[in-house]
Amino acid sequence: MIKVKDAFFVKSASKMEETTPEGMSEVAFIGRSNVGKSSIINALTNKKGLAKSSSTPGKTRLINFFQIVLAKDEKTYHMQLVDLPGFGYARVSHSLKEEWQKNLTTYIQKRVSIRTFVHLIDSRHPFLEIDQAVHTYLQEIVRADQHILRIFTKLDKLKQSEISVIKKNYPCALLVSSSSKKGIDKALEAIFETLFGDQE
Ligand SMILES: Nc1nc2c(ncn2[C@@H]2O[C@H](COP(=O)(O)OP(=O)(O)OP(=O)(O)O)[C@@H](O)[C@H]2O)c(=O)[nH]1
Ligand SMILES: [Mg+2]
Repeated sequence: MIKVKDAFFVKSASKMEETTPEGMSEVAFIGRSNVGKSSIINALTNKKGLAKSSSTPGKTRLINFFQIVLAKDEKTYHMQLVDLPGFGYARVSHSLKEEWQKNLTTYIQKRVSIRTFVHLIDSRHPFLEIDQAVHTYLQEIVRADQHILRIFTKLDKLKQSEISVIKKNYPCALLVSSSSKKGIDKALEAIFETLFGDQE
């Protein structure tokens, strides 16, 4: 059983030069705008309002770093969760969008501390082209010391038959609901395993 002992905001960065120093193992949350990136960080840490979520897409506009202290079997572990701006958000100017995209891509590709990419997919739309493209992109850039986890969000919105379709097509997929907390413990365990599995 993993316990979250502490979770706090560290800083926001608009570009690579403003990020926290490299070192602590990092988990980057990637996905379309409104998929629930900020919400899952709050659910995983059990701290409402830690990451700012909103029903209006495009809420997260910076690279936000949160430090988490975990405890398992009387051992303590540290990690950073990174809330990123979503892609596919249209209501900003073209130049601003390009600027975001560039800073985001630089962070994703150059940041040494990233151990795990969590690719969040809205479980109501499990087969979008954009998500297939993101998955392919991550597979292309992933280093030997990194992992990719696919997590389907908003599970509470699904019928059992729709859940079965996802499980059939993505046998390794994790399904979560940040509102009901279903699947959250399992997701935390999966993230923990990718980061610290070899240190236990
Ligand atoms: N029903 C339900 N709603 C959710 C869930 N997770 C997030 N939401 C809602 O979806 C909306 C978007 O959530 P956010 O966490 O802000 O999404 P985001 O991916 O951070 O969005 P951006 O910052 O715009 O990229 C909010 O209204 C949340 O309350 C969930 O598991 N179930
Ligand atoms: Mg957000």
